[in-house]
Amino acid sequence: PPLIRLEEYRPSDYLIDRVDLDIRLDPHATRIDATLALYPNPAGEAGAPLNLDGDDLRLVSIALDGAPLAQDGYTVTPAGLSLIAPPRRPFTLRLVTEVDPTANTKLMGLYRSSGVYCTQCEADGFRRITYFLDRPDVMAVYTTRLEADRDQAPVLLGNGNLIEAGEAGAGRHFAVWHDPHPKPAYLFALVGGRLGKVETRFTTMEGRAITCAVYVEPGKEDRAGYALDAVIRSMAWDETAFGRPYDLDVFNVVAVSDFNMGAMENKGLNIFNDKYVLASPETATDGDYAAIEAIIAHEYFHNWSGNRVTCRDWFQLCLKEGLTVFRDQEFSSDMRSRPVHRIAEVRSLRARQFPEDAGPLRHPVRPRVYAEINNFYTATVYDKGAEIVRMLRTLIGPQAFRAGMDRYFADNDGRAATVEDFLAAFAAVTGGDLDAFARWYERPGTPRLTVSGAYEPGAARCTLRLAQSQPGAGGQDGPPLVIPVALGLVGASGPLTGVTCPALRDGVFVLDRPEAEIIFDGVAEEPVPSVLRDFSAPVRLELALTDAQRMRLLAHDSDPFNRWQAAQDVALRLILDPDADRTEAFAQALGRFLDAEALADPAFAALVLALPSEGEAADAVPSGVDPDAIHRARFALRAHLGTALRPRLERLDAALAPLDNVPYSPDASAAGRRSLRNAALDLIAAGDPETGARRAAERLGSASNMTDRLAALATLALIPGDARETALTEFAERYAGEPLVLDKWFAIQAQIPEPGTLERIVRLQGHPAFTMTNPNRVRALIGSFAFGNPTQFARADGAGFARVAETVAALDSTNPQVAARMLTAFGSWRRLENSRAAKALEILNWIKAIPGLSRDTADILARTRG
Ligand code: DPP
Ligand code: ZN
Repeated sequence: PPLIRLEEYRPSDYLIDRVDLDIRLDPHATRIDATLALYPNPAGEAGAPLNLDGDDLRLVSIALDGAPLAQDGYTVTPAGLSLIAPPRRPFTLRLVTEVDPTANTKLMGLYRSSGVYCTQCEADGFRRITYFLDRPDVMAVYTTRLEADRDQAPVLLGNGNLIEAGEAGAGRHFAVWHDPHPKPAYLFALVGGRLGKVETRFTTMEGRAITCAVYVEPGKEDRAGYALDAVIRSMAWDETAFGRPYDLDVFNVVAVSDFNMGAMENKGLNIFNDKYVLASPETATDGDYAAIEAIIAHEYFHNWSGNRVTCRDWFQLCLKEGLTVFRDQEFSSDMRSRPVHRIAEVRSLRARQFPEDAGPLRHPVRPRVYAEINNFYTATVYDKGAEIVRMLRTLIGPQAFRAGMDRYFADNDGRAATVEDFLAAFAAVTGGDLDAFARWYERPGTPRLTVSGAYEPGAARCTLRLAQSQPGAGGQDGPPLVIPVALGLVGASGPLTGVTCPALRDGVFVLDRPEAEIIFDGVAEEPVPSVLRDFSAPVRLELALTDAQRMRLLAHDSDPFNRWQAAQDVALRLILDPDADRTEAFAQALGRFLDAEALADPAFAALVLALPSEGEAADAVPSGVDPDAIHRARFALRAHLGTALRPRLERLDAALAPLDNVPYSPDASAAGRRSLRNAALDLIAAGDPETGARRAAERLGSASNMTDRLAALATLALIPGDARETALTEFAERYAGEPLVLDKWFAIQAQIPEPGTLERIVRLQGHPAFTMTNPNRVRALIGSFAFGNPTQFARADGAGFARVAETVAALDSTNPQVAARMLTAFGSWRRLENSRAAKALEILNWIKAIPGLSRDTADILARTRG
């Protein structure tokens, strides 16, 4: 496929002022009557042909300034429509197109989800509705008239404000929506269908009264309340934290059940995967509630970071996504426990972004080239993009950061901006230059930070040497990155007093050279360095400490992140290099920790008990990964800890048992208590499967909410036997009418680390609730297997790879975006031991031989095979 390059960016030759749409919704023949007010762009090439993008459209008619256009005045290809000699002055183009929303299985453009008309236009779906300059730097004011059968679509929603509505005769009705804010086409949306809603009012800091509503499948209104509450909290937070008020009279969120991504920030009309809207204690877990809160906030925050200020081109995707992830992380941290949330962020970064950055799909946070932009909605663009914004705030401080954000919004409001525009705002308020810092956007791969220390008792001095490197990046290190390293020293019983270190500012050392040395004076005892506190930069830290030193950090560091990290580091070493004595010492240290503070901060304690995942362990192996060996070692460690900590775990379980008697609340502290209790059960089961199976089965029966029920089912799923199979069967019967709950059931089974899982997957693919046309179902069953079951996906016989490849092949022609996403599971194949790697390559070659692969899948495939 042809490559699109950042350095080839050129402004559009034409721009569009206004778009007037008249859309008659029909299941198979929806008519789109579009009038575009165009004009030559002074910054473009005068007299150039007008090339409008189009995809899968039927052109009904075309008129220029009111007169039908002769056949020789334009050409139509599968990729679009060209006007050979457009006027050299402003003109209008009226295009009538027809599309079949029911046949649209790609879920891009206009489609139907359970009978509801809806749209997804990012990145390039609008061209599947009408011919258009479908690029984010073409921004227009839209007025949209929607018409539909009142029976079929009593609710008609568009961007902006509702300005008119009424009868259209013959059982049809209409609504006209006007969005005064110029926007790129990717933010266009419409919804038409039978929907229930919950709504409330919010008054902005500017005094604007807003109606906020969440629309869901009729009958599920009682599951929409938490999302609506999250909308209101997001609005209030963005005013306080960033001074950003909402700017329309209505804000609507609509949940649909068939959606390729999580959600979409269309102006005034966010469309969501219903997984991230619907929640009740009986159907959603604490994790679901937290995700709903975060994603509602994320999409809402895009109203400023993405919509008011949008991206000049898709290479700048991180400009809106990295920044908005950072904003939603800050929101969640304020709503919940900041340290606990930070740990969750870093776990997810390490689980998804680090491996991506270490494999063939690696790319800079701002890519320079792409074949298919839909393949760049990645952990790197989103999560590493957020880490860059976080580092910027650490480097310049919170006050300058806020001033820079204000400056960014003020300077770029209504514009399509670039990463350079973003950095320029911060350079302007600080008077500094961010050129070296900007390398973070250009450099792929995870840098390594190596730290070593020396203590001189006589001089009461501690010296730390820091070095940065990026092995593998062409062999040679590029110019150094600017790395904020938060650090400090920890004494035998806590923080050291009287220590001075002029190199630190607010506990942060800025490493902007390949190497540096920092000196602490007044260090009265031999300290343990605590480095990269709060995970101040997305790097791999190499710091050789003994287990005892790490246990000192767990016990005494003032930084909660590094306390957790210390336990993780010990556990990871024990997985990679098992040792009975050190395991015993680790168990004792964990026991002391639990005794001292588990009940004071249960959420944190649960994270300390959670061992690094098999994926993380694989990521730490230099090469030749054997997933079975990692799995065995990790399970042996779990079993040992479960046995050694048993009395404490029982006490915790008993202490937390009264939870069963209080009504469910999704708040962070109640969720934290549940997470610790469930972590305790899981460890008990690891040490004593028989007791574990019994307890888990009991808890399944007695649980009053989905969090506890699902945790029990997950624990039971790891213990082969009749109890497990009975529990799985009963769960499926109980939730037969609940697709989102069955997704959890599919996912748990897909992750069972046993050879029988493959057969189970085949069986589940034939389950009546499973369908390849729903992305959530595919992700729950096949995605959980491919991304969450390392031993069975990478089975030595290649059968796991083959199953996923067959799904990719089957899905590619109907939904290439989801197919390509599933294929990224092969991203780490080269790191596997030789025989598994050979199987993976065989399967990749099998996919390559399939004729007519989509651009999405062909692109991932080509990059993955290398
Ligand atoms: N722009 C969307 C988001 O919020 C992606 N579909 O991430
Ligand atoms: Zn986003």
